[in-house]
Amino acid sequence: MTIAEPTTLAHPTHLAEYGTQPEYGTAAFDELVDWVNEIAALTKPDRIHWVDGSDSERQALLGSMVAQGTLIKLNEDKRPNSYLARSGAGDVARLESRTFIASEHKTDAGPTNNWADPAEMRATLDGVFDGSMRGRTMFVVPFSMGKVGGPISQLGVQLTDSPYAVASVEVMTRVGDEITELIADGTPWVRTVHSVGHPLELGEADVAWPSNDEKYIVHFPDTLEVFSFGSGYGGNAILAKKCFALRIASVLGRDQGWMAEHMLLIRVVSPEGRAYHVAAAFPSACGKTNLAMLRPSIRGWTVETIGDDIAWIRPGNDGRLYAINPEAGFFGVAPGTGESTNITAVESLRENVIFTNVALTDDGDVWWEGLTDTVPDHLIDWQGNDWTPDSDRPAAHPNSRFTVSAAQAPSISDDWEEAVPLDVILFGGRRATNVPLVVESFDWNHGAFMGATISSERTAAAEGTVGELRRDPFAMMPFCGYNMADYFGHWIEMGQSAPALPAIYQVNWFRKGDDGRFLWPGFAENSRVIEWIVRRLEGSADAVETPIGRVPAELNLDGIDTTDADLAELFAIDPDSWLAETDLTEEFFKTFDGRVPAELTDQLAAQRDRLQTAKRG
Ligand code: OXD
Ligand code: MN
Repeated sequence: MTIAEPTTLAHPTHLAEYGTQPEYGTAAFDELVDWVNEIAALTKPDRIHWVDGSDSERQALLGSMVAQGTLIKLNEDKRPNSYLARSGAGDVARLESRTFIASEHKTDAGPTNNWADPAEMRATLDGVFDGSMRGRTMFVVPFSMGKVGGPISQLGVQLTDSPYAVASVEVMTRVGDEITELIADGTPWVRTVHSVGHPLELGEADVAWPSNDEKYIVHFPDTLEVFSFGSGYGGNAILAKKCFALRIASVLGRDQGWMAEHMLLIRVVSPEGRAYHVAAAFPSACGKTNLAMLRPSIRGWTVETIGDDIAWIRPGNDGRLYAINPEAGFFGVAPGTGESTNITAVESLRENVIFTNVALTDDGDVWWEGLTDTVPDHLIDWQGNDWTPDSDRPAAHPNSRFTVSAAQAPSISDDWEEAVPLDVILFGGRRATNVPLVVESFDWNHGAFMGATISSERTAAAEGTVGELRRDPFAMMPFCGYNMADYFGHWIEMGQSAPALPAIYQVNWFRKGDDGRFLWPGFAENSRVIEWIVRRLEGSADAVETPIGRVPAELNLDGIDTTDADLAELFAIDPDSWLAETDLTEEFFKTFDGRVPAELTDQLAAQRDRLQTAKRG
């Protein structure tokens, strides 16, 4: 089967040397070609380009974006093979208000998602996608989440008219002909379609960052499809990431007995050389990349990076849960990533990086708030305007990002693409009050209760008021592809599927004192919390029972000056405030119309009893 001859290119580049359709001659491959043709018939691109994932093709793609003005090539001596993109003020973050779950039944999306009737949504999408790629190239990007052919891996194809999305997906996943080959052999794959929604009339000049004011990020969980329209940014455009690896994959996990989680993944090695694997869920822009690349301040401990954002978890034959990082790159938040806070990330970014919405230095390099302690005298800000330290706005957008291959991190594990047995799961959030530095759960169901009841202050990763407290169960609030209460139930069930379960802890690096100061230094010092957790697993550290879980009897504080008063505040558990949280949790659970599993409502009742006893006593 072949596709229709493309009409002439409106914007020819040497990229045109690549991109011919491969031939496999199998029914499974014909199905892929039929779908590509069907979407092309709807979106009407000038040309279809099959991405082969080769280096030469990538260089041509990047070159075409420089010629187009989408990318600025950075100083080759300072930042080899690296680029800066500026997205413009209207397209800077994930759009939760425009993200939809179009499941057949509304209850399957649940109260925490925007539901859309699938038939109505398809009609709407047919309208907006009609001719949306006119004047552009539609790229066919076959990708694998997880190593190609791996036992926990999944395949997908993204159709997109954004070369920036192609270049990003190439970093964030494994892209290339070997994936098309697996598809042609009959391996299942997920369909994802993306258009920036900015068609070009013949002769019309393109803009550096095409997008559309109208935006849709739509998931069809029953047919495993994603359609994203109008945005070129991050999770709205790199569909393998949040749309597939979390929203669609969470549905696959529910149906097939595994888990897709918003978790970083690390290997912690103790001074005795024992390795432990830790997965940690934190809401967006709460320091996941920092923890993933932690350089412990305590002697003898090392942390190796496996993933910084997503983990797929499956029960193994030995009764343990095994995890992979399905991604191949980091799409990290730049501000706050600095020489003093995450030197490993800074070292990972020396070359081969696509930066988006950071500031440009006068010598053609990049800068963002927190990168260095000294602030440059002059910059071009993320919107292309002159900037000096006196400017009353940030030089880099708070959600500016770097896109870089995971393999490039100095801390990456040698075997980072393999599945690892999980020893520990952490749940965290950004909480100025109430939540202690670390709390150990009593058991899996209590840990699931901790995960289900996490709230966090909003960050700039999505639209909304920064700082506002919101529920973010399992850090999955924006990423769960089905009813969150059923997802809670899936967690409870997973706890019954594997006899050797990881231990679950809640952490909070962000607690502040009455005077507004952070009570804990964070960053490298978080290794002290990990040390205590590992020693708990090994049975050599003590804990004190509280109504909300167990806290350290003692923490290794050698070499840091934390005052006793700060420590007391850091671990303070005020029964009244916690009882108030319990009431809010009850309200939250009620929004699910009785679907929250009894195991979690039992946990809530037990916690309330313990708090009331503590209050009386
Ligand atoms: C991310 C996010 O980009 O969570 O990882 O927003
Ligand atoms: Mn994330």
